[in-house]
Amino acid sequence: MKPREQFMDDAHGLFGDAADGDEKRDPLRFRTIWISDIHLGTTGCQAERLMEFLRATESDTLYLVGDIIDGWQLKRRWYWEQSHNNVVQTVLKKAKKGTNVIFVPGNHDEVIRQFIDLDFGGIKIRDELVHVTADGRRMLVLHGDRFDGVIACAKWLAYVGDSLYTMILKFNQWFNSWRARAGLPYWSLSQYLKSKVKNAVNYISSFEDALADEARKRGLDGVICGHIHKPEIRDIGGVTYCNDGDWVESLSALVEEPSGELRLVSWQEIMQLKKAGKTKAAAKDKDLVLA
Ligand SMILES: [Mn+2]
Repeated sequence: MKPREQFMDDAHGLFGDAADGDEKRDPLRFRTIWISDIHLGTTGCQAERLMEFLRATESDTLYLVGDIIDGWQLKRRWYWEQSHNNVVQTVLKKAKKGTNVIFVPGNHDEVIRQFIDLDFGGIKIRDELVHVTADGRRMLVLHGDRFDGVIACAKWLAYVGDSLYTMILKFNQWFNSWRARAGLPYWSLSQYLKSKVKNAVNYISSFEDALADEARKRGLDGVICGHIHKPEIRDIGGVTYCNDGDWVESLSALVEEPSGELRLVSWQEIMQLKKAGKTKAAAKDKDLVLA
């Protein structure tokens, strides 16, 4: 035993390595978790925060809804951090421990599309599928790039857009390190641009409408996708449109509660819930002692 070090560990925030043991004891449980657009292999990927999310949560089923590994970027320039390995290993470990892991490839990891319908290391690779929620709703799960007008029409244009996007992300990182030094909170430039530029808004809403239409055509209750890096959950003409967001900017996931309720969670919220859960558990113990 090293009591002093133990004390130091406890004193160091809740989410460092010291919290590992606690996280193993009581992770936040969901029926299902959907994450996508992780873009492992790019500098923009926030793998450390994703690791914190993966460690803090558990689910019966985990969907990886595409653009998990960014083959487009890796082809141009090899970039792979230890944290990117950790994400892969953590997901494999979850599969081994009994989580039903389903990988639906996207356009950035389209090389994996040749393995559709195969299983690797307990991970099922599927093109698209229907998820049935605990309350019986049938949801189409797919990445969504097929419904992206730009990508469907001209692949080279998508590549140009991708480079521009990478540049914007780089600027965003530089700008935010400057903001951090100035004591200002994190601010997402491309989120701001997406919300301000009218074309981007039109582009996003036409994508959302196209996916909702597809679910409606197939007689399903909704759709769950990724691709446009915009977390969303809303009704579009009687169909539930869900987008789980991304791990480059919005750091978000879609979760299903045991009741079947679907909701979006952010990395920040999960970290806060984890903290609150601990406090609640501690309070409960105290009540028991008092009783
Ligand atoms: Mn995509």
